Amino acid sequence: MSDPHELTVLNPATEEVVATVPAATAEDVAAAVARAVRAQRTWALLPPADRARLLRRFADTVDTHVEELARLEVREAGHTVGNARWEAGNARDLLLYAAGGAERLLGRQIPAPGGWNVTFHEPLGVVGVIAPWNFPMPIAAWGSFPALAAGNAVVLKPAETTPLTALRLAELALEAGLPEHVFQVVPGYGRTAGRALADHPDIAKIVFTGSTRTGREVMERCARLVKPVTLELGGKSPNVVFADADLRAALDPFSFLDNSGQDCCARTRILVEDTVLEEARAVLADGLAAVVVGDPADDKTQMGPLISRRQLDRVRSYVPEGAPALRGSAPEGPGFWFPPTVLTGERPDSPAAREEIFGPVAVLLPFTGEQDAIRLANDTPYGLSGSVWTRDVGRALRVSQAVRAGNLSVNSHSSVRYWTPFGGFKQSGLGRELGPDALTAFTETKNVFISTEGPAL
Ligand code: TXE
Repeated sequence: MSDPHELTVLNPATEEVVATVPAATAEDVAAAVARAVRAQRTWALLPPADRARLLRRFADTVDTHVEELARLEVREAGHTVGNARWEAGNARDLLLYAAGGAERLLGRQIPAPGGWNVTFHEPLGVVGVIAPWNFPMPIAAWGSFPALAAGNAVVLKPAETTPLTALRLAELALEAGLPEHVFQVVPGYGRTAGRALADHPDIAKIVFTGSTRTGREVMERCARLVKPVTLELGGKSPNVVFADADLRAALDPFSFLDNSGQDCCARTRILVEDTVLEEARAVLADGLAAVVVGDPADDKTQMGPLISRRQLDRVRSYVPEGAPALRGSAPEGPGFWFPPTVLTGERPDSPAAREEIFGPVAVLLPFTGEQDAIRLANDTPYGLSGSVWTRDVGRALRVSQAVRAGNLSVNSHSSVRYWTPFGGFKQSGLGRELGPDALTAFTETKNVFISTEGPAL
């Protein structure tokens, strides 16, 4: 079955058409890659300080368009406007951080008998970034900006439902003075444009964020060309709440409702020490009832719609009519609405407790003591994030060391900072994004031995 020639972007809050965008074919992707190959040669030769200066100018340009980008994200992805402003600001801040990284991408000098070794971090060439729809702007930025800073060109394929902010970012890059074709966006379908990027021999690396299933396919395709990948896949993160915790903070519903639960770091398995289970239910019920769900363009709204009808159907399939649950409220259609929900009658091995639902739905599960908490927290094929809530410092450290996940928080639900490494254990992915090593992930290390032996005197 061939894909349509266009992408139709719907406003998830109203189901109105926001825009139609031509869908890139495999030939379009190949042409973009060919342009990127040429542009990258010059970009890589720029002194790092010049590349940094251009990226800082790009950051300034994004800064003057934060409100516009945020409003676009609200319309194409249904994000609340407050979150969308944070997302545009995150793209700007990452540009500044990556610009500094370009100036600090240093090699080493390693002594050897009769000479010196000098190591260099050389750009890979052209990097392909395949982005999802849940955080279209930040995730496009995390894959693309450190790669650009390290001297690579980037071809970015946004998700089919959310191409608009990525296209606008590419326009702003040109406005800021980045050379043509160094940062290109090819909106298109996964099985045509996405596959074409993964299969292209001149794409030196793929950064993929999305489902574990598609990530596996992308990795298989890249393996044929021995092409490196960074994979940021799903999650089913635990929120481990001990009886001595501040329950109101620990059971903040936005630990799993942020972005309507379409967040790979969402703490969707709420593990509560059995001695405070009833109190926890009451706190959660209060929290869910207070969540303001509605028009994402309104500053007072805390939670918007899901991205699509497909996602809404998927979420509904995990919450059968009459399932024991605590529930908030949500508007009726049009729009892809689902109420904040905590399922209270699930077993740890039920699909709702094990699979990534990617909607405003969590499960509540009791545990008995520290070892049981750790066992339950690790009882998942995923390992992206998680929280541990306790006033006992020793226990906080023991549990955070024992939980197999890439990003944990103690007495906090914070997950992602552009200056710390981000990525998953187990089937949550491969490699790390962001943080101090973000640029080296887009380089090859070369060692050059320089003989100091001269002619015999
Ligand atoms: O993801 P896909 P979908 C999870 C979440 C969600 C589920 C399905 O559980 O419910 O995945 O979402 C491109 N070759 N996450 O179907 O298919 C696609 O065009 C190359 C978790 O939207 O993985 C898009 O750009 N590329 C998550 C991107 O891959 C392909 C974020 C992601 O789409 C392709 C999103 C192919 N064969 C979903 N097929 C997270 N980790 O945050 C699709 N794509």
